[in-house]
Amino acid sequence: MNRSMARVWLGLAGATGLLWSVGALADSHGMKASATIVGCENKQIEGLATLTEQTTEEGIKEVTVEMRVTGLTDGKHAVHIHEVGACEPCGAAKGHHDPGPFGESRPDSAGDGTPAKDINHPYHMGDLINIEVKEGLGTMKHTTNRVTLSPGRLSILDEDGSAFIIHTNADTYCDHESDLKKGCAGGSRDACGIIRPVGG
Ligand SMILES: [Cu+2]
Repeated sequence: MNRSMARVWLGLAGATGLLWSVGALADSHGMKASATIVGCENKQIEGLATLTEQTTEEGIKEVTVEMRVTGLTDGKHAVHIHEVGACEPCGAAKGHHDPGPFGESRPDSAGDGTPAKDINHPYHMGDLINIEVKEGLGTMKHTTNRVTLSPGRLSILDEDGSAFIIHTNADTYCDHESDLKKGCAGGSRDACGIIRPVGG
């Protein structure tokens, strides 16, 4: 390698290194949030949820939700991100986070029972998956690109915040015509957790 080739090589290595560190810096600034889960009536229910936002190679923001809860009954329970960061009472969290395009936050399919009119659940931006409880311990991990932590139309850290609600029953996802009825999204509310940003 002569001297000018060596200079080109060093230059390329330097530029690659710089790009790599910019990438790493972006990663380390992935926003995080958390929620302390508390029972609505039954104060034995408690847990923690963490939320981490990352950006995919295609530039899509997605949020990974991890949740551990004790004190729920064994089996599946619906979990959603509800539209207001309030848990007292659990009804204060209101409907499901759904900034649009329809902006229809009713938790259940409350239309006329036809899929065309039931544009709400399971198509809310805050709809997640069931948490499964075994021997008193519920765990759930799910990645969604329906919401963001960073500012924007899908952000759950908007002006009035957001909260997790864990329901008494499983979410049937209301995706069959026979399921389009009140309670198909999990029914009454067992636990709640206000989502708060972590760090800067
Ligand atoms: Cu819900």
